[in-house]
Amino acid sequence: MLTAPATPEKTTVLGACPHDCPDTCALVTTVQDGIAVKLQGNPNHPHTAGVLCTKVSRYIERTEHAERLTTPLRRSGPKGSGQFTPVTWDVALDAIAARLKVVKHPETILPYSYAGTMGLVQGESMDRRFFNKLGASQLDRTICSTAGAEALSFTLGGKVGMRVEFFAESKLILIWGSNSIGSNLHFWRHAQAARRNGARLVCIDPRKTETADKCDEHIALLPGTDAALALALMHELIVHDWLDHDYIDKHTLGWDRLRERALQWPPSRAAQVCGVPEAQIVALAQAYGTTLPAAIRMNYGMQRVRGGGNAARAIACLPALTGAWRHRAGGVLLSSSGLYPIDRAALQRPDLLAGRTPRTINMTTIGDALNDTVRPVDVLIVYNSNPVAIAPDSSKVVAGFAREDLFTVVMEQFQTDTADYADYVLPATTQLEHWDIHTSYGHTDVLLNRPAIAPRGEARSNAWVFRELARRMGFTEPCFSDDDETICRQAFAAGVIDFDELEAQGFTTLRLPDAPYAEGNFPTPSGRCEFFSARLAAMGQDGLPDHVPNYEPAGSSPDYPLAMISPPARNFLNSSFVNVRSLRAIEGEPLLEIHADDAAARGIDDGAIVRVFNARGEYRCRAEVSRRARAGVVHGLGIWWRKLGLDGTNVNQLTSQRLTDIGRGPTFYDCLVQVERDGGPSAAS
Ligand SMILES: Nc1nc2c(c(=O)[nH]1)N[C@H]1C(S)=C(S)[C@@H](COP(=O)(O)OP(=O)(O)OC[C@H]3O[C@@H](n4cnc5c(=O)[nH]c(N)nc54)[C@H](O)[C@@H]3O)O[C@H]1N2
Ligand SMILES: Nc1nc2c(c(=O)[nH]1)N[C@H]1C(S)=C(S)[C@@H](COP(=O)(O)OP(=O)(O)OC[C@H]3O[C@@H](n4cnc5c(=O)[nH]c(N)nc54)[C@H](O)[C@@H]3O)O[C@H]1N2
Ligand code: SF4
Ligand SMILES: [Mo]
Repeated sequence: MLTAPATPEKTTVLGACPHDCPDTCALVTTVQDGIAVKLQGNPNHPHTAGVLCTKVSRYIERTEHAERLTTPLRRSGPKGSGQFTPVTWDVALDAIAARLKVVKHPETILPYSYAGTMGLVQGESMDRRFFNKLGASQLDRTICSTAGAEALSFTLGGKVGMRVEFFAESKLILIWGSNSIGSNLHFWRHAQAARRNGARLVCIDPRKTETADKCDEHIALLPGTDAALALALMHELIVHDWLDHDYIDKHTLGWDRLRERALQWPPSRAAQVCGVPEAQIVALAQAYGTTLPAAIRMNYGMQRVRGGGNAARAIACLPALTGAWRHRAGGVLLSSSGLYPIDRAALQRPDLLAGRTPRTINMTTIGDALNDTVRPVDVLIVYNSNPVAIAPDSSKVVAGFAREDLFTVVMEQFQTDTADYADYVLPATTQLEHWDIHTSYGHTDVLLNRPAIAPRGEARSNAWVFRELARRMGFTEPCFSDDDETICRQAFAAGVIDFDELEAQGFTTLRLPDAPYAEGNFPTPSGRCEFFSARLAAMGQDGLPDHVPNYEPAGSSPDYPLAMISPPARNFLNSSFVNVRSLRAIEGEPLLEIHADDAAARGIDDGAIVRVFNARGEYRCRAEVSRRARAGVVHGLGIWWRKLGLDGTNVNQLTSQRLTDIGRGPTFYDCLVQVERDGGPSAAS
């Protein structure tokens, strides 16, 4: 008689997508025999609706990748050579602790981390406690969103806005500086639902993205000209009196002054600056002024230029002018993260600084910081980020990382460009292997992530590493013994969220009003939408939003006549997933999209290898003559691993370390270049 083989039991484990994406999806992992066999979106979570993006549906491939780091490594060759020898955890951690103990001053130690995981446990708790106790330099985490975020805070009072689900009820949606289909897929579902109900969708983006293709209209403005467009819209709202005077009187501040400013921006002037037809601006203003409810989905793509803060402020003023906030399907959303009452003091323990006020280093200018000989960084501990690939002005960044006297620790899942420069590489767990708790910047739920499988090899969670280092440093505060699950419970004060519900279903929803600013009540000092910001004026800045031209405006330089933007590739998440073969196969290779006229003027055929260069550096890649590019603007889609690029570089070889007007943020999309045909193979594809 044949006996059926015992079928090992399948279990499902609830989790959360850890990536830096507004959607923060709920995950369900199916585990059999200790192996993750399936990963799906949680169908019970309304925002996820059972759907994951292509990238994260390959998360098991990423977790089980043959090149996962599985043991600690010690450098055995020159810096950057990527030569390492495996060592035990004890050897690695003892050596790192020994180095930390002999620093001349704790400020010479710098943590460098961003949102490789957005989890509060693995991203902003035990690590922060550890560095606070040390008194290490503080990191100003500006690399993505601070221009827009601080602009929003000056205007609306915080990273607050519409509830994303109500976009489905809007009648006009402006998708402003965002490729929703690529980077905010679950918002796009709501936009489509709105469209089925008759809404008009307008995409405002220099690039004709896949989102622009699917909208009713595309306004292909030049990079860094969004404030001019927003001011011209205000101009039209004023001259046609498409204003909600009652809302303006009761719930805004500085109307007279803003009115005067906006009247300086007739559509003809904005059309010149933005490089778009005047009629398009006039029509957009009419639609925005006469359609209720109208909603704006801004994203961070429009604030990576010199005037990014002012632009975000100008746009954030619009819904108060028309009273769009009165309706739950009206207003603006850039980020919802300010709506969460996270107990950061409990997670990060700033009290461990014990009165010390260490210097702050801006992560955007890490290139300059690592080359500063007056106030040097001697020890660098990198986790949840890949700065050698993603920070601007790579030649400076690489020179800094290559310093023989810099002691660098990189905690990573993979041997990234940054890990190549480490003295010690520590293998990190993935989201399937550790605990975490997540908020979102695109919806308003809290998610819990339970480990589904055991860590690969000797990989350990970030929190584990910092606990172990704390022990070796002799830190005895009880908070250094909190385990990862305990930290999940510390993220919110008692009673703020329903933790039982969170445990049972993997997510729980914040209790929030449907239309939070229908009656004003903005979290600004005045309680009003602050067109004029006394706080900005007190800092010596313009109290009103204005158009602040790019450092490198399109058309301003005969040597570098093309504006280059470098938005994300759809199948990568910043530099994550670039090493996942099935996704890289979709993206192909690093590309520069260029308009047919700009290509023809340079004798560049589709598929030719081109040299893209400016005073900061040069980068070679394949050109794609593309209908997605407007004349005068090229797109270097990011963010490739340098070592996979033609000359071991990527687009950040060309970007600058100059900062935004508000928020000290990067200006990745404020970058002039020249492009020329390279001697290399042409039209090979
Ligand atoms: N697939 C995918 N999803 C992602 C990411 C990714 O790398 N890949 N990145 C994640 C991260 S880190 C973030 S911060 C979020 C948000 O990420 P965002 O950076 O907002 O990403 P996108 O939605 O691609 O929006 C950028 C869009 O802005 C456009 N743009 C560039 N310059 C300007 C300008 O001056 N004005 C205007 N109006 N538009 C401009 C670009 O062409 C691009 O289409 O997305 C996240 N989601
Ligand atoms: N030219 C150009 N440059 C850009 C941008 C652009 O649009 N154009 N976008 C910018 C933006 S918006 C952002 S947000 C930044 C993003 O830059 P980064 O924050 O550096 O993001 P990633 O490149 O995804 O790198 C995250 C790394 O964290 C690792 N990681 C993930 N989870 C864990 C974990 O649990 N533990 C540890 N130790 N490591 C983990 C991943 O393996 C990955 O290598 O890039 C910026 N750079
Ligand atoms: S990257 Fe974004 S869309 Fe993709 S699974 Fe994660 S949260 Fe969802
Ligand atoms: Mo970002």
